[in-house]
Amino acid sequence: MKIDIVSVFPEYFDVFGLSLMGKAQAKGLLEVKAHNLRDWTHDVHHSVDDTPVGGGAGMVMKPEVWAECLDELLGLNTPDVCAGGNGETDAVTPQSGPEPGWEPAETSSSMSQPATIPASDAPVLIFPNPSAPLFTQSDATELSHAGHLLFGCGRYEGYDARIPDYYRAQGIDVREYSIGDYVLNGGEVAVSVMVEAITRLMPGFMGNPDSIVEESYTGEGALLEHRQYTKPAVWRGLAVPEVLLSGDHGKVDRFRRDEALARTAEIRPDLIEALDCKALDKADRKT
Ligand code: 6GU
Repeated sequence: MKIDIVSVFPEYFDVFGLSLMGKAQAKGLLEVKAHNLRDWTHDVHHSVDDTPVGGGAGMVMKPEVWAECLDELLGLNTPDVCAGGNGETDAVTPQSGPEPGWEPAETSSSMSQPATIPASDAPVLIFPNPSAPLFTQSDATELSHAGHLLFGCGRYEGYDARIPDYYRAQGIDVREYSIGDYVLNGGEVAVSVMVEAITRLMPGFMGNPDSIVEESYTGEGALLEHRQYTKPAVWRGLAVPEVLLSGDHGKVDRFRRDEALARTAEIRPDLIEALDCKALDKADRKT
């Protein structure tokens, strides 16, 4: 998988060289590149934002700089009609979506990629946005199969709404996601969260893929996970639940499942409401 991230603070993403993400990159499973949006500016101040049309506080990220950057990273040709910097441009005619096996035009002759990174997949363009639908585990699962993800990090009061509109009209798969009901200073941390949630689900990323199957938020009957313990059996007077030491796998499974149900009902009743009844067994119903 190839991941491009555009930001005015690309250093935020230096941490992706660490831990499992670093290992996945060393293995050639993943290629993450952070780009500085200001590299696509032409003015002396490298400005990327402007005041909001209609008034209001703060600044909004300008579409022209973003478009030059995204056109290049998506391998699209910049249309002449959008060349003007004064906003007096022609309307864009929507085109049909990319063919299966769509391949971006090469932006430089030296652009070769390791064979492990699928280059033929159509890219997915993702904008973090606190006013967008919530990013969930099922979005992460779906995106873990993509060949190319391109994230655009907004700052200030956000980005001009025509940026995602324009790329959607070009037939690009464009997503906007929030990561939770709180406000961050910019999209960088939200993108870090999404990239980690997505990449860990890629085949071959995890040493032990079983650890993904049993997790919270995974599958039809998504519940919060049961609590975990390690040795010693008694620590500072606190004992591990006895059933976990019994060696009876049936009883251990039942105990964990009951705990997952009880904790979910208490902490996240919305997840119980959303449960598919078919995901519950007879013993579950008693819990
Ligand atoms: Cl995606 N961006 C920002 N700036 N704040 C957020 C968010 C995103 N998701 C939750 N809060």
